[in-house]
Amino acid sequence: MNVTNQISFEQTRITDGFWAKKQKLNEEVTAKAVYDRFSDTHRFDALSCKPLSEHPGWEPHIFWDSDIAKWLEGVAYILTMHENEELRTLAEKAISDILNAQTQEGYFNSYYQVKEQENRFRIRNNHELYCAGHLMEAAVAHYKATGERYFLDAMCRYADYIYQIFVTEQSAEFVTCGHPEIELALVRLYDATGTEKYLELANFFVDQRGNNKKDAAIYDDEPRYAQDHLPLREQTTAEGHSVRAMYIYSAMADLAKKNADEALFMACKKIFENATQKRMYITGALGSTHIGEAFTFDYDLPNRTAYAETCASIAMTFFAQRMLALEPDAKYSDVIERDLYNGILSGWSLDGKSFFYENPLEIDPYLANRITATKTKEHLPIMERVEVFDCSCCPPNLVRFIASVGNFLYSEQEETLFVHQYMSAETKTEKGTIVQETNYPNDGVITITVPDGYRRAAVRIPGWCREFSLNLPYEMKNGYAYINISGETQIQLTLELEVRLYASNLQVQENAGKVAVGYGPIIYCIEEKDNGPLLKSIYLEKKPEFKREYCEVCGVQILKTRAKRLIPQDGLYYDAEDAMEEIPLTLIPYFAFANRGASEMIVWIHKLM
Ligand code: FUB
Ligand code: ZN
Repeated sequence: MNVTNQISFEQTRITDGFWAKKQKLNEEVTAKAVYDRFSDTHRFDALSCKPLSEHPGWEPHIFWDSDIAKWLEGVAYILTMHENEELRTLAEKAISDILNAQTQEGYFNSYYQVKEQENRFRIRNNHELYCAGHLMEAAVAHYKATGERYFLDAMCRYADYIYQIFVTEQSAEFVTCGHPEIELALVRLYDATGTEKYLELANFFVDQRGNNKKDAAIYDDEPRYAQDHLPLREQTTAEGHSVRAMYIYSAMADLAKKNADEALFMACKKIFENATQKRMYITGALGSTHIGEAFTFDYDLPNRTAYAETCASIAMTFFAQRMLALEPDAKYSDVIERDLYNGILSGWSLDGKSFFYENPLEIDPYLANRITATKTKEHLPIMERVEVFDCSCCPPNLVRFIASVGNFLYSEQEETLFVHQYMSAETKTEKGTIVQETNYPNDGVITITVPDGYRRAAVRIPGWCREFSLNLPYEMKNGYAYINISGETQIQLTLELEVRLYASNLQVQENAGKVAVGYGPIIYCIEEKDNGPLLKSIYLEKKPEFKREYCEVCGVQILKTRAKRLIPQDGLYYDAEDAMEEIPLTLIPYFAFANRGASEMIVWIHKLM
């Protein structure tokens, strides 16, 4: 292990460019849009835990509290940056409802308190500790944003109660929650309060998962679903429900650092390697099947039926970031960037109001409509984003993620500053202010002013970048260019952006003979809206030449080239001929697909060889 410490987003202001616009959209549109949809669906009403007789027509759901908690966390992050009276008032009302309904013992769960008092801590897959964990994260965020302790103290009482039930009395009917989350939340609660008991409880849950006789499999008799098939330290592959997996791996990485636990670190490394080298989509997305919303097996990455949940990509950045804190290696920050610009952003409409939960890499509306009409074949993801889902975990996850994206920029180790991501920002540290100026990802020119006090800077050279230049001498190590500095120093880094064509391992059979197109960190797709239907009949040229055009709505460049298309023939089968026509082809960023109505879309495109 070679640990570094993350510089928190709280110290950073994103000043300009792509991410400043995204944060503005998040604050001005998305946070309120999610609030409105959660209000319409009674998620906020549920917090006061009124008896069912007082609200005929709706009932609370087992994980509504987690939806609210993620929203509260996101609002706290927005408020950390600057005042927003409307969001603050809405958040305070929700917090006061939670505090008023919290029981004497410290328990709070709007489903159980109303629907199943007698079944508290009896049903492993009912998300009680998952909701509690999200509430703890929200409380930590609220405390840090406001300096006020009431929400934090309330959630500490809840954590104390959970400790009493799960550790002291061992009176719950399960040992670990079916949906991990509380583990990483307890580490954050420990960091915010210094209370050892919370760290002990996090360790307890991590040590016990897959390692006790009380916890039964909760889905299809398959212990992998909740990462229960082996003690976590012995696991080597990314398994089961992909969001659950990434949350527990994040907690493992946290605890590896806190406890200097090499065994846990080694397990995390193996799992990360397997997830990213054999089970991750080129967009950074995770989860190859809707059955259990899960990983399947190596190289199984179907495009049309990809589950690829937005939350899983978000959770992957949490895991990768924690791995980065254990060893500064660009393989972690590259994955964060891949998810940032692709698998996460695709979950969010360009107008900020609607969301994808599943993010497929291929859409065929004609096929999908026929499958739905005839009730044949497989489950297919929806083709257009919606404002709220019954299971609406992804929208508030995006709110908190975008508001705290500054977390990914820097970390430090004594006098070394690590620069992981590129966005215009000002960051206040004890050593002075770091200023980063760039138009990235629209160009690769990056200026970083490092204050006096740092003696070394390590800047990431992204995996997609084949050529770069630096204004100072450097040495490469694990994807970072290490530069010795003295006094305030301006680092000028130029990353050569170019269009790159990526192939897949041949074991990803459905991608054989096809390429995905990338420009900088962004993966592109083609849509019917620009290129007409039957996208699989399109072939990129042997050596395609691309022109770039800035797209105001996307905030990045779109690509244009000329390609070949098979000319359709009559009949089901016919003599194969070279019947192709030349066509203009427009590629848009994958994250921008389905913003103009349902449309055929593919990421993996045939190419003439
Ligand atoms: O179960 C709670 C959340 O809803 C999960 O994290 C998501 O995958 C979705 O199932
Ligand atoms: Zn989700």
